[in-house]
Amino acid sequence: MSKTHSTIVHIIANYGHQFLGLLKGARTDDAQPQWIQLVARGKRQGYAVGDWVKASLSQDQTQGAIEGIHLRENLFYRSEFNKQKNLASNIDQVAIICATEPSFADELLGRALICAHVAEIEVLIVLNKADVSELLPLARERLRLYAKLGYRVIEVSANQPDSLNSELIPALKGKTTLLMGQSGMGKSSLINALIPDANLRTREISSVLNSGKHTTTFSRLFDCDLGGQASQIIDSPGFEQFGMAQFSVSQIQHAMPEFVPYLGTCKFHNCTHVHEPACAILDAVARGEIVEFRHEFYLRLLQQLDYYEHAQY
Ligand SMILES: Nc1nc2c(ncn2[C@@H]2O[C@H](COP(=O)(O)OP(=O)(O)O)[C@@H](O)[C@H]2O)c(=O)[nH]1
Ligand SMILES: [Mg+2]
Ligand SMILES: [Zn+2]
Repeated sequence: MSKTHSTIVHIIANYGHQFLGLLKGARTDDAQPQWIQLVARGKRQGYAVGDWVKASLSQDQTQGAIEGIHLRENLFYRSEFNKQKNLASNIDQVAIICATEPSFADELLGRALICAHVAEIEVLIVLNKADVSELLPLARERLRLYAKLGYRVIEVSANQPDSLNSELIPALKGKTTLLMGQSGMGKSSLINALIPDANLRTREISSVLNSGKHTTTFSRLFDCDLGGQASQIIDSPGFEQFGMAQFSVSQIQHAMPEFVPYLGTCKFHNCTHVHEPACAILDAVARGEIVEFRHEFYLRLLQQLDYYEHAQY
């Protein structure tokens, strides 16, 4: 048997079980990137955009088979039951895009924040469409809670490129950032404002990856220059649900910043903060120190974990 040797490849797009990669040193904003079409060898493995993988390549280095992970420092994913949805790996931060309209969902925002905390990935909240002035006060008011909890909130308008310069671009420059958000929040508009050739690249990637089906429902990484520094933005499909079957109750509790000061101070050491007497969290809710809807959010997460545990699948 002929001996193939492994090459290190950076995964920059993923559609189903197909991947697109680039060799080290190549960038998606090169004039003519040398795309490598990749498939995962053997039993399906959960590779993600951002992974550095070992792959055996064809002679001309246009095709290859992924053999395993070379470098994955972190992985951001959501999961429903036993289905894991990888969003990106090797990222510095997650930017969650919200908007004045359509209204964003606290449920999804809250879940994404927990997910980032558990994965130990920095997170920032971007409020887009700040130009919609009649709805701005309400969106600001809703996000003030998250700012109080310690999250960074940045206001922008994708259709006013100057608005990106003061805070967003400085926050993104030199970093690898996963952009995520519900559809309609203006994620594509922001990416187009930040990355001049994004549309062109998306079409190109989609035709190589997907043999001509011009869907944009796949994750992909864009190299770009932001604030004069090489940066990377990863676009992910809009989501309308955010499963967290992978988490433990304790992980969720520790990922809620307003819970943390009270953890360990309840009467019962195994307190679930649902109905127990002398529960420090329930007392804090009663005193208004923890916002009630965040506690209700926590209760829904527990119910869902319980459901995952007892469901037959
Ligand atoms: N007023 C306003 N509209 C915006 C802004 N950004 C995006 N939009 C509009 O919002 C709609 C959804 O934007 P799109 O980028 O497709 O959202 P995506 O689904 O998150 O990718 C489009 O009609 C955009 O023109 C903004 O900053 N201000
Ligand atoms: Mg879009
Ligand atoms: Zn308690």
